[in-house]
Amino acid sequence: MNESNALFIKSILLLLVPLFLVILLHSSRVIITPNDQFFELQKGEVPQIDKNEWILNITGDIKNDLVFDYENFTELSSKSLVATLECVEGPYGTAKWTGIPLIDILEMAEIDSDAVDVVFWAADNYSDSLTLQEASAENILLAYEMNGEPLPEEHGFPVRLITPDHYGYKWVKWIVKIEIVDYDYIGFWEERGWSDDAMRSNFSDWITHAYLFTITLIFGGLSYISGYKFFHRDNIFRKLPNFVNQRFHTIFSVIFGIFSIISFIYWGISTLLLRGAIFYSLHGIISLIMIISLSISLISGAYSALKKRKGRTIHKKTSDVAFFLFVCSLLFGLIIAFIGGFRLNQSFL
Ligand SMILES: Nc1nc2c(c(=O)[nH]1)N[C@H]1C(S)=C(S)[C@@H](COP(=O)(O)O)O[C@H]1N2
Ligand SMILES: [Mo]
Repeated sequence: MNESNALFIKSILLLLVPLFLVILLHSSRVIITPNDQFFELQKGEVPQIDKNEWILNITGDIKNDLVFDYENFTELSSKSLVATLECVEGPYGTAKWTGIPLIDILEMAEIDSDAVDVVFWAADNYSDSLTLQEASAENILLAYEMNGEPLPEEHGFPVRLITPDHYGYKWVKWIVKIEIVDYDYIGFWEERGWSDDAMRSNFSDWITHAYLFTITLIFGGLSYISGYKFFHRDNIFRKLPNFVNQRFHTIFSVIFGIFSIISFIYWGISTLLLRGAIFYSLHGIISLIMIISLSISLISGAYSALKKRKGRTIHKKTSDVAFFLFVCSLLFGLIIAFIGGFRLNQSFL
């Protein structure tokens, strides 16, 4: 293989690295996370609950009010399932959870016909709800074990909610009361702008965004190195094969522009809808500045192509800024994802 082709292939392999990292992160979701490495997140302090004093009350729009203590709750017939707990902000972990199917408790309680929501109240004054229909799904558990051990204190001892199709903020920890209500209850994070249905999937917002971004990098990189080939007389990119020409540069720059705008809009809309604010992450702010410089770069690039050299300096400078910011934003996103994904314990807020 000649030197210039080898250089081209090396550049492409380098540009593929972030995409492989995202695939690795994404597929690591099936791996069980040990309890001591599982991420930890709550609005305040971890409440200390004495097993012998803990009581679970089931009340509200039901025929039979129920009260359990730890012993008679854990004596009910239990079920285990493997489920991924994913926070909307990125961190996630997968565990085998054991507990009492919520549906069994609801059946014992005999729900009134006007019931709408099931509200879970926690010892730290946190609360959240599921609709009665969601709460009746087979895969919803009131878990008291995590990977075969009693639920650790920081993960909700003695009992937490497991709701695999919802984001982490629905997985209420330290449950002390379950109340059935006849209205649409607004939980802790929903009051602060997050969506009430909180549905997640294996391709939920964050991971889709990560794929979009890492694919965009490949186009951006091709656009950048092909541009670099013409601008600097003495750099290694001058050795790139002949087909890496002006036309190649234009095509990949336009695809880069389109993809980064799509992924920015995607992220903007999903955070806007979920939370009511685009600018909640540094990642988002960097992307916005990047989009602005990229737009200037594309316009000045087109202008310089039409008017010969005029506009070239602006094009070069804004491209440098845009590509640099793009890489920063991507690295920033990946660092957050790896911190969350590989579960360095964290406690926000
Ligand atoms: N009682 C209570 N439950 C809670 C929270 C909380 O602050 N208080 N935080 C929620 C959020 S936002 C997430 S992401 C998960 C995190 O669970 P973990 O600490 O077991 O990983 O718990 C959820 N359950
Ligand atoms: Mo969360």
